[in-house]
Amino acid sequence: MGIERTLVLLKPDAVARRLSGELISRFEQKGLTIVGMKLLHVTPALSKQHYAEHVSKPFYPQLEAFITSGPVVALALEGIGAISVVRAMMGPTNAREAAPGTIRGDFGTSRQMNLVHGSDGPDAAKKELAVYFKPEELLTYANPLEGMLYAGDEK
Ligand code: IDP
Ligand code: MG
Repeated sequence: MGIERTLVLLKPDAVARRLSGELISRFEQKGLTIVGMKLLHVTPALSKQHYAEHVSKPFYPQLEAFITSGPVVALALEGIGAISVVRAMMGPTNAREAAPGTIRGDFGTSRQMNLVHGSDGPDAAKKELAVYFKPEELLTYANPLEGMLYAGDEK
């Protein structure tokens, strides 16, 4: 699995509900490293790029209206298996079906306003990180606690 980077968005509902800090804390507490972070408005063009696989679906217009309705926080997170670790922390798409303990399970009751986006695989992560961050906005830095996060044979 190795060290991975993944894109997380705190969606407009999370920012509007003042949950950004709470959700960033969860990722920090899990042991993931923030290597990129910004607040931005998703434009309709960016939405179509980001959600290309959903553009032709009936729910797309309301998804675009939602994701462009207010600022989002974009995070680039790093860690061993970061992509699947984040997806597990998020819970399934429909927050009503998400187990307590997951972000969607703890904070949401909607299928659409489900607080977070996380890349669903290595190809998506690479593509999405490039969409939201310029190369120089993604940092590489040593974590002085690294030895307390992973054993040497886990990477
Ligand atoms: P995911 O975010 O769990 O990967 P996807 O199926 O990729 O879920 O859908 C992307 C986003 O589109 C969801 O997070 C949710 O906000 C929205 N969405 C998904 N399915 C529906 C739907 O049936 N109705 C309305 N919005 C939906
Ligand atoms: Mg998805």
